[in-house]
Amino acid sequence: MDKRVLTVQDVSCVGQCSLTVALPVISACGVETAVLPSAVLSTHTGGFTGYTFRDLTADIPAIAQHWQSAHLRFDAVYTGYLGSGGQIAHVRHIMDTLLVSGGARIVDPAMADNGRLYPGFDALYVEKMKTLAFSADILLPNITEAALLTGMDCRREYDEAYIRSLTGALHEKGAGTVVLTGVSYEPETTGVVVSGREFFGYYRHARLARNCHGTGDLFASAFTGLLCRGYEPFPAAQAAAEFVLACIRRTEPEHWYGVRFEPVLYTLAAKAAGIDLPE
Ligand code: PXL
Repeated sequence: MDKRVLTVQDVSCVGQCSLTVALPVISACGVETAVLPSAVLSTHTGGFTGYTFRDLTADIPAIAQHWQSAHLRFDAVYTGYLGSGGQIAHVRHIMDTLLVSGGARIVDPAMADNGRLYPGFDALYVEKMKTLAFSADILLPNITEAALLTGMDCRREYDEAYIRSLTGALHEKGAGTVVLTGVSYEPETTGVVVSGREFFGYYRHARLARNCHGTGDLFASAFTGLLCRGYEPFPAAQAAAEFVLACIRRTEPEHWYGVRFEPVLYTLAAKAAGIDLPE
């Protein structure tokens, strides 16, 4: 059955992140993608200064009410960067009322990386995000976000015991499957952990010397698209990670503000459709 996903995140008009990534990527997977913009920014906040920011929280209740009265329902709701803490209760209400029975709550807590909160977020936002994150069927944090959500320390160097304690604490608080990104036990490699109630898997791949902005959004969007095409979480995470790696390889070093995913998108579309491309 064809699926319809609702994704809630900002429009960064320029910057190859959030909705400008989620919409093409999930659509390329063959999945209908409805959008709820959480905010409109002229650019993302990672490296640009002087960006505009319009919070769209006030528009959300009427939009949700219209969908309710038009009997629109979603097979999955996937959230990313949200405009304000006040929006989180609205998003939870949308999940409670507009998901089909058994529909998936997919939450990327998109609020921090490299040990730091993104500009504009504070401890109160983290508290509110906990309510959404701990109700997720699938939670896609990086290590910084997982540490903030669990109150554990955010380590730069760690072993598998630390990673298992992070994912274990997230499960204990209510999160379903945890897809933890940026897990690196040695300098040359990095990868993604998928932890379910009875499953723990690690997909490791090369760590490229470059650090591109927006790879988390690209990964979560590809993962969501593949999941909606029937992939199980671990193969979806593996294929999404391979896709992001190919996109980073395709991105010129001077293209600092985002990942050049567009020329590589056809490979993800083929994967989602079960088509083997020639090497
Ligand atoms: O990539 C996450 C993200 C999304 N949206 C905005 C951001 C960021 C990260 O910095 O600034 C506006």
